[in-house]
Amino acid sequence: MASDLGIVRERVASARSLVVLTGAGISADSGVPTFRGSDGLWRNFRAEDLATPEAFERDARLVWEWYNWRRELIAPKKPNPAHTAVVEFERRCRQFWLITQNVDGLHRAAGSEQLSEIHGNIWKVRCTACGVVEENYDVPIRILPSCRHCQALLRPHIVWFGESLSAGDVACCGTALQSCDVLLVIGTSGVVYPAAGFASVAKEAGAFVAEINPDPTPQSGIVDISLKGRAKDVVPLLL
Ligand code: BJW
Ligand code: ZN
Repeated sequence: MASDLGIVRERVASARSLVVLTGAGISADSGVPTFRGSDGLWRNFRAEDLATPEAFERDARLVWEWYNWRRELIAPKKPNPAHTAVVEFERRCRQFWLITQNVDGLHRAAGSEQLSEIHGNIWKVRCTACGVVEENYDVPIRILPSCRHCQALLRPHIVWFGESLSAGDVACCGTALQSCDVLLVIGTSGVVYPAAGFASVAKEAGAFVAEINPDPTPQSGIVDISLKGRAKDVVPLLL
């Protein structure tokens, strides 16, 4: 009898349309802390307390200090074999889309091109007044950075709790999920919406859905197969 790993590998190999959804777990193997792991705290603040528009309005300096700490932590990190395997899926499958919740930029650094960074990117800033979005790789970034066009306060170009995802990303991900025949869900706790609902969307549209995670998630009950293990060990075996 074929192993679960063998079944998922077969499905991936024969997929006409493949979608991969990733979360912090895929970057954990590059040394980036996850959000809800024991190492996900900064000065006793939880991500949920800092990643909100209210927190930024209340204390922009504190929120920027958190992002500075994260920028310093992420800057030296490199993609790992799981990121590289995802690039290879994109090369091999004619219709491919990567949906990542990660803001660390490691998928792009690995070479992924067909992707939606649905929660934004830590290496981009957005003007709170004129809305211009620009890349910014300063480490550290000047605390309370200002827009070079209108001098207003810049914020991280990241989707915080209570904020909507970009309409373009929502449409693009919806189309990919509705039309894929295989969805791989890698390294996400599956508690943050709308991404937490993506496995159900693909499943209801008839896709084969597999998750790769060392721990069970709220979606484990609805996926076809759960492969238990670390992304860097399991994902390359699916090629
Ligand atoms: C490994 C591994 C290894 C470890 N290999 N795996 C009630 C119901 C439905 C929705 C809501 C609700 N109440 C509020 C909402 C809305 C809210 C939400 O979902 N809240 C929930 C917490 C309940 N969602 C939103 O606000 C979103 N917007 C929205 O819905 O707009 C419409 C709306 C507005 C208002 C009200 C209602 C609707 C926006 C969400 C934006 C999230 N942004 C963040 C923060 C960004 C900050 C930053 O990065 O700078 O994005 S939250 C944080 O969580 C981050 C992540 O992308 C996201 C997901 O986390 P992820 O990736 O899953 O990480 P972890 O740490 O949770 O899990 C890691 C996993 O890896 C674990 O499973 C490990 O086991 C595994 N793992 N090692 C493989 N080696
Ligand atoms: Zn501006």
